[in-house]
Amino acid sequence: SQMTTIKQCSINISISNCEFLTDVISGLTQQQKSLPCKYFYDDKGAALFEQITRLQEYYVTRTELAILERYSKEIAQILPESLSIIEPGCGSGKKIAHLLAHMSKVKTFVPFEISTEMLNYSLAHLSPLFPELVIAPLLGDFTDSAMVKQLIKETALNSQTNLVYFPGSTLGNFNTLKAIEIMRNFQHLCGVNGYVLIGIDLVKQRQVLLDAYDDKLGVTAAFNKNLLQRINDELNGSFNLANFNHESRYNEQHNRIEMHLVSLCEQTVVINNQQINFKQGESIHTENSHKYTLESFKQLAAQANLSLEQTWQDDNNYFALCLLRP
Ligand code: AVI
Repeated sequence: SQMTTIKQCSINISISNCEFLTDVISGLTQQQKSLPCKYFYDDKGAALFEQITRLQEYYVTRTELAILERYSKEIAQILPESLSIIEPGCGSGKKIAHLLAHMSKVKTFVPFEISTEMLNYSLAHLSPLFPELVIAPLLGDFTDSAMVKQLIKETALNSQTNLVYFPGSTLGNFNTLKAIEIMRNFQHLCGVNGYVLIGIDLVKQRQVLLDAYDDKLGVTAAFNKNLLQRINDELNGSFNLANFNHESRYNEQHNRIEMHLVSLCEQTVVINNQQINFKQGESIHTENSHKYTLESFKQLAAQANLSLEQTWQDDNNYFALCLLRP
């Protein structure tokens, strides 16, 4: 059938240490020091993030799961029966299970991941749950537009109706321009008659947001500081983790939580023979997590030629699942 024509495409992108080093040095030699948040997720960081998703203060994951549990059936009824689902950055593939449970007619699921380990895990986890489902993994980086274009050309994705599923508010970790670029990729991936389902974290009381990114147990602090440990381990860095403090800040202008690592003293750190100086109180900006209103998200999506069709929220209006169409 048409569904089975999706070709397994393995484009191998491994983040080399050289790229990591270049990104680290370039980030730490800016006026406002910064590090790309994608480097949080080494094995240790991924495990710490899993712990974050179970924290009392981190409402994000359980709220989205509750919305999915409540509305999956309704969402499934809106979607056409003959559909393939693509999940960029699917990770362990846990969230899609809810949706799939109500969509018996879905023939193909395409987990799209940069990590081979996670792809294998999602395959192993999903195939016993859905024995009828064809799982066609794609190895690659969905943030790389050139690669996505190539994928669309090489596979049958463009000739069919797809649902691009992007939960978790991962979109919020990209700046506005990149978020638009990513959604444009999704618009191409889903096809002219397709759908895009995105989970977004909504603007809410400041303290709720600040606490979600600075929990009492210190798991988020450990997650943030693990980036410095990774630089020590992989790039021969000399960070003393005790000399930095984790901070979550709310940036009102951009409606985003920022994570910072603040230097507790004047100090010099050496990374691969390069010296980086810190003043006391100077910070490294390590992550943005943008929060949206339904209106601001609608406008953002419009810039990617996607129109907002329907949304599902929790009772507190903390989080929204948004269905979009080209
Ligand atoms: C993966 N991402 C959606 C998380 C977030 O909420 O922005 C990453 C995270 N950072 C600190 N806590 C969780």
